[in-house]
Amino acid sequence: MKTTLAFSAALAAAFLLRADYAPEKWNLEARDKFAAQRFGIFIHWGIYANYAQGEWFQHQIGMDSETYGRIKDGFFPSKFDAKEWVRVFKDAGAKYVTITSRHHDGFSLWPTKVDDGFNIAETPFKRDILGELSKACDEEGLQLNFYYSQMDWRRKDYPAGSASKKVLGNQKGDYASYKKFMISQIGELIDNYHPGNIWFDGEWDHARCEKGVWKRDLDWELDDIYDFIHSKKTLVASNNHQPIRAKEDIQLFERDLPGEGTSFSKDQPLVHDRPVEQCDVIQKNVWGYRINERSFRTPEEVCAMICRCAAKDSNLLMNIGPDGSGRLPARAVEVLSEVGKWMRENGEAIYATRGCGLVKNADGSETGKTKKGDVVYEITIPKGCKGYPTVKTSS
Ligand code: JFZ
Repeated sequence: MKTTLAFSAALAAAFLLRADYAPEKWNLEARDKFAAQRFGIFIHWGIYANYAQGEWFQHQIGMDSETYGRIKDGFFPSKFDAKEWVRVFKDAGAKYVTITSRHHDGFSLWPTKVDDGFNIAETPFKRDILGELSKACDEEGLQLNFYYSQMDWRRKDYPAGSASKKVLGNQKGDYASYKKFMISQIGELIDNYHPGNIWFDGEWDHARCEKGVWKRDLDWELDDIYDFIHSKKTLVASNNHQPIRAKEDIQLFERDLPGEGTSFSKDQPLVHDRPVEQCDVIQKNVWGYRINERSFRTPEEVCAMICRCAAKDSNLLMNIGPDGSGRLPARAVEVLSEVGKWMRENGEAIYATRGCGLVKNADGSETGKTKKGDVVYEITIPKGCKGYPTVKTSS
């Protein structure tokens, strides 16, 4: 009897812990608003654009951050025009923009007060890039969100993990100090620019999945960080490639259709009790600007991706890497402009719909279904994306 009581108390405690968190009303509304947007533009931009070799360049060649960081003294993107960027994104039919506020190299795109000067204010450019983008987004009614890297290839207090040790060595770090720094920065981002969500990336530096079992070598104390973000009425997402946690508001899939498990998301079951977002690249192999990466997707392919995601009840976050002068790659602008034409004709089948599934047909085409109220949209994606998707309506 005694054992049974103790056992049920333990069970209840465990259950309470799990049931402990319930999203508030503002949060549920913000999730719905996010899901209805369906199509966003991802921007990977930082001083790495000047090396023109993608955002992993420092790591690829194993450069220490002191040497790597010198390029900040030449960062002067004279062609950067936030209004022009936002015009291009809006014209493409995007409803939101997610930009790298700080990537793995540790460089901040806003004049943060809480670092040691590795930020935009300490470049010759000086201008507050996130501030300008936030203002332009507000004016055009686009939602701005911030990618934020948890992994850091520069700070002395960051505990080196499986990926970062190539540039940090076996640095022990001081997580309490690093966590305080992250929270201060995120506080600045939210207070100054009011993002819809903080989009984390890099937790995987300290986690791996072996035969279905997750092994973690750092406790990120995520509850504290997530609670802080929620206290400021901002959503949390994480590109951690792990099963979603209670306090994460959006389930992310990297370069993989939600639930397919074909690439990065193989250990990440689709839960779908919250909004879902797939991020992907317009230049097939890289996120940040790489001068010789010419493998742009066609407009037909991007439209097909939007449709597949919508049919899977997911958003698509399509990435572009601006160059060191602040320009969006010309081909990306052309592709987006064509996507925008298709979205103006067919957006009704995409925005604010719920996905009802995607099937592959015997002839190699795909059929996706979405729904809004009583209206069902049947979307056909031609084999090999040889043409644009077509939409049929029924009710
Ligand atoms: C991550 C970043 O490293 C990348 O630069 C980009 O920002 C993308 C959106 O997110 O990509 C990853 C994340 C994890 C792995 C690989 C790429 N991984 O665990 O192998």
